[in-house]
Amino acid sequence: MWKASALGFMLNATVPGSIYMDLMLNHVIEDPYARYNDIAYSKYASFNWSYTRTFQEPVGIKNYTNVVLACDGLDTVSELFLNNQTIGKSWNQFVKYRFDVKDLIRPGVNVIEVRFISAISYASVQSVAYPYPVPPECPPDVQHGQCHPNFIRKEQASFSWDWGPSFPSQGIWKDMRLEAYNDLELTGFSAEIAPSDDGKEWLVHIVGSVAGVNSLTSTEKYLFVAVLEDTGINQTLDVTFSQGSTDRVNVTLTFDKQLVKLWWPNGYGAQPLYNLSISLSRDEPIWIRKRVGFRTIELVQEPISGAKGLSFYFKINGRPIFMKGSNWIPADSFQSRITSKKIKDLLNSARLAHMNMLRVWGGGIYERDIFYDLADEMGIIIWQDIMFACAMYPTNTVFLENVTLEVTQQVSRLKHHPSLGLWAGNNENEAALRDNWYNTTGKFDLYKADYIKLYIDTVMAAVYKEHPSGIFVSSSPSNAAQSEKEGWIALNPYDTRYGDVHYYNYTPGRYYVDTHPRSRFLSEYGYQSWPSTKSLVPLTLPADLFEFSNFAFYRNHHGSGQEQMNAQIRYYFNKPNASLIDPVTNFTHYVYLTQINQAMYIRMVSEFCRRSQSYLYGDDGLTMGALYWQLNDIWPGPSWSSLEYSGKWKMLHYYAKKFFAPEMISMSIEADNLTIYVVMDSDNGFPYNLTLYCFSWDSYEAKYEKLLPVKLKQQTSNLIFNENLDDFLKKANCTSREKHFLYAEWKGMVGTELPLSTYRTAVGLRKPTIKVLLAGSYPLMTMILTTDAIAPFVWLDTDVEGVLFEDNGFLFVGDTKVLLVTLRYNATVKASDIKIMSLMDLYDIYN
Ligand code: BMA
Repeated sequence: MWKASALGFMLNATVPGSIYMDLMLNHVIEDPYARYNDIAYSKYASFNWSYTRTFQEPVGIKNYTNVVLACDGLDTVSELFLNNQTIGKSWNQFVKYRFDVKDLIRPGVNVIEVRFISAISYASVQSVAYPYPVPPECPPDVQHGQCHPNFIRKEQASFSWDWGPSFPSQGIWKDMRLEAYNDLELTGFSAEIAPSDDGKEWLVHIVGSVAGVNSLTSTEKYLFVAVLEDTGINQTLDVTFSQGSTDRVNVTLTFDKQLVKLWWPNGYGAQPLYNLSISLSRDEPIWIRKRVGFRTIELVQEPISGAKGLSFYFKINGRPIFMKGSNWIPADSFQSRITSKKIKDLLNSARLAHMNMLRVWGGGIYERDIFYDLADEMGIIIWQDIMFACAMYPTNTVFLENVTLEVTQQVSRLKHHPSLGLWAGNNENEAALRDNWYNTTGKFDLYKADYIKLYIDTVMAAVYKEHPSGIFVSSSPSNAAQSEKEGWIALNPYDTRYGDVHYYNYTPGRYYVDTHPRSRFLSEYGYQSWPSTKSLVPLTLPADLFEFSNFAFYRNHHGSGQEQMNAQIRYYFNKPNASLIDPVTNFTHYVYLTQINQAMYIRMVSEFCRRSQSYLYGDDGLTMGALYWQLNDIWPGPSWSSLEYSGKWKMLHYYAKKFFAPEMISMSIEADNLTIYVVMDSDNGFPYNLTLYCFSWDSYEAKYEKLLPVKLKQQTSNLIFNENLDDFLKKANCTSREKHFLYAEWKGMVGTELPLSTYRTAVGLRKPTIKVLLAGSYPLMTMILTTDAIAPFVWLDTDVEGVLFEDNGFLFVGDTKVLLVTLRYNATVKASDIKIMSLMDLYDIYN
């Protein structure tokens, strides 16, 4: 049993774990996510915690020539002792350490101790000792965070972020064990998969790492075997080791491409995976395995005819693919309580929303193996940031060596995954320096030199050394090739004509986005919303659940976040008078409106990006990626996420499933024109006719109907309708923008609406009566909904866990809608378990 102690505390401790979880399990603290507990418990992060346990000398351990303490993850700065003797130190949360303990293990009881130094005091001491300030010194006050995370190689968001709390924890956050072996041990291997120069063969470069070479007393012969299971492909190699010889074994499997099947991203084909097994032996082989897949990936940056700038798109297996997806952050402040099931559930939600790319954002962690294994299975390409975000960083030798070790280990661990698509040096640090986010005026050259030392000379060098065929961009976002040309800090890192762009705009009234920059690839754009009332009730007092409460402002770590959401609500809806209803209902309405605004805005931007994929607009356009900010949450609180902390889908996630669908209709008002695009990712020709309707809000009889024959090119965006909006509305006899809205659908299939005014000014809406019938049973049910009036933003909700609706947050146009309901985890649900809300429910209360 582990014990954790500091300043009079003696806790039963858990490994893998963290001090906050130990404090909670020992009832010293309550739920760290409740109310203001992040601040209340910050003192525990300033103690230096010590983790200790005893163990009996393992039977027969003395017979082994090597005994190692393998530490898969220490958080973060610590000194380790065995029986009071130092065995080593740790400096980096993202590095695996192995310490030789052979001579220190004694008969009977042994004591192991890991003495951590508080991450906040370590970071602060480092920053004071550094010859010059490395900004930002501290996060904005609204984040209630700790200072100088950039001075410690630890999850940067653990010191607070604009969507998450400050819990700069300590502890043994990954597995720790004793390993004993004779002579040599194959400790792991890396595999790099790339096509041969002529493109006809696959080359699998395998590097096995061997421990124990330096304690050999004679020359030893071993057999190294590499097998790609179920393919007949294998290779053996005789290797000799002696003291001072290499501790690496290199083998390359070379074989005809026809012998394996291609791996494709989600929506483009299957994800066949193969076991690659390796052994190093003299007698009985012990195998270690990795699962691999075969695909080529290119980042195409080439001149565009008729426009300035360069393209920026991914080609997978030779096919240009529009990247649809989002950004991933740590799924909890306390990694040890994240289950594999939770990761699977979150990634599966991404897959169901037709995502084919997720960016693992640079302020979090390199995710655990299962994350990448699942991404392999689900066809989700990973844009992997190296863990640096929103700061300048120190560049002294010790720091850079620490980074080299980290990057080398992580790239070696992950590069074989077919899902691993691209490495990026950091999050936003090129833009931060160029645009002077941290007041670096007058010191540009100093920080630029540091930038190049860190991301180019150190990170990029380590990535390419370990993964020569990998793709690396220096920052997210960057102008990619153009940033390099401009000396790595481009004049305008947000140039729409190069690389990727992050873009946020919180001005009210952003549903229409024709003024939005049209970049080549939009890797971040987002809008906040609140998670469900249900997720907050256990963490709050009733008075907290009010949009103007101290708690609401405290929980929102994004400066002006509350004001922005509230202004957007006033612009589109008018929030009903809260004092007239009970607080929980009021807050639920508020959450609902924030989720509508988030879903609508992100829908509009995402559609805008997809529409732009085949067109140039001056030098802009040919957009080939849309990754909204952000997929998941670290705790229940207001954020940009489409999935709640629990994994529950916000309205945005249901919208993502539609706006990322392989075939999508998108209507928009561009300048004075009504435009309709059909975007086709799939190869299927779509022979359907599209119908365009004009409805009035007071009736579900269409006022006007027009059949639009669609001639589609595949894998493109197709502009199929482009007319002056006023002329069209006149023709359709729909001139009042308040009374009418437009709707387009493939007969009997998905439809999409275009409101012509705000909902605040819309005329004719009335409270509908929506009825629900459910048929069928686990795992798939059918829901039949009927309405007696048009209902915007129909929101189906239930307290039953594991229920997923085929569609949600939709505009109910006909009188009947049939939906599939998927049940997971053996859930059962009845019609009476379903709560239905639509927009007019908020207003009708007062009539
Ligand atoms: C970005 C991200 C995050 C941040 C988000 C929302 O630019 O990279 O740092 O959480 O915006 O502000």
